[in-house]
Amino acid sequence: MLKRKSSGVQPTEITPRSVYLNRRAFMTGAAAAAIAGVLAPSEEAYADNRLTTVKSPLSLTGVQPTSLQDITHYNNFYEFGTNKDDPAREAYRLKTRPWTVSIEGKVQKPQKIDIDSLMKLRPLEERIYRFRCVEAWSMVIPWVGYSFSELIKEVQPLPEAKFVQFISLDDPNQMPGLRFSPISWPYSEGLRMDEAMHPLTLLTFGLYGEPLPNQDGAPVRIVVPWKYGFKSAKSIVKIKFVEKQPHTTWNDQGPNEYGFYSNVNPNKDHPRWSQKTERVIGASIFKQRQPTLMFNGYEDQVANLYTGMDLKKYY
Ligand SMILES: Nc1nc2c(c(=O)[nH]1)N[C@H]1C(S)=C(S)[C@@H](COP(=O)(O)O)O[C@H]1N2
Ligand SMILES: [Mo]
Repeated sequence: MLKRKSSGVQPTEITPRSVYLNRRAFMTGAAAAAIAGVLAPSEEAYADNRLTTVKSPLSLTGVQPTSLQDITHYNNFYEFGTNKDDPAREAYRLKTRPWTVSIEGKVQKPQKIDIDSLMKLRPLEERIYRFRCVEAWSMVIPWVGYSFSELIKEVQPLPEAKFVQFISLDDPNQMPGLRFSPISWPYSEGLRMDEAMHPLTLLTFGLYGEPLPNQDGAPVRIVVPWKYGFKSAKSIVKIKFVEKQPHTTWNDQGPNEYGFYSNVNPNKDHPRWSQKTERVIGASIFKQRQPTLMFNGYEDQVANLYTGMDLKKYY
């Protein structure tokens, strides 16, 4: 990953709903859209858009979520550029309706599901999770979704399905970043079947009680809170059940830097930087770094998935 120096993220408070879309970024987007001949989303389109959610025992309590401003303006979404603020400026180009997710491979019920049906498959839960990027920064994000295992049960994988692959949209007409990046598109990620079945693995449709902002992976992404952020593919169009470990984008890019597992592990440094601590995005200047926890703090829930595995070898 192109790791850049901290670019002066200012301490922020939880952002009121009314300034969700930074007006300047919005105006830039609207102006750019006018030139490009496409419509930018109106601010009204984002209002009155609350999702009905239920509480979840899997949500963290007693933690302060990162501000909506930071969650939506400090992003990795290389399809829209490699700078942290590119997705907030460029992702209005993404058209999230109509949207179909194709479920393929070793399943009894392969199908193409419309995003709105997928969203209604199970009650949406609010789940506040820690989120740790491999670049040694972290956030706390109030996601909205349901356990991915619910979808797995619905489509009934065949016994030979051992892994799940997630594939993101790769449309150069909507995603300017596809043109100049060296990455092999589409973005591809994967999980072992037991990881995919773990209740913490969240099929994610929203955050802060509303549909996902485009820059965070609308209309649907996966979130795996005990793994580095790049495991969580955004704007998913294909979910494939496969026999063999699928290829993954960052592993293709640098196999000695990004493994298939990518469990958060403070004891296994990235070849170019330490993973022992993390920069807390939006924190006050006195609390900017904190120790990174094994499995990002989810050790009690997930360590049993890796019993007997050498996690320094299978990083
Ligand atoms: N399709 C796609 N998914 C992606 C990425 C990407 O570039 N493209 N970046 C990953 C990385 S490195 C991180 S840290 C998270 C960032 O999610 P966020 O911007 O919503 O915090 O998305 C992940 N999913
Ligand atoms: Mo990341």
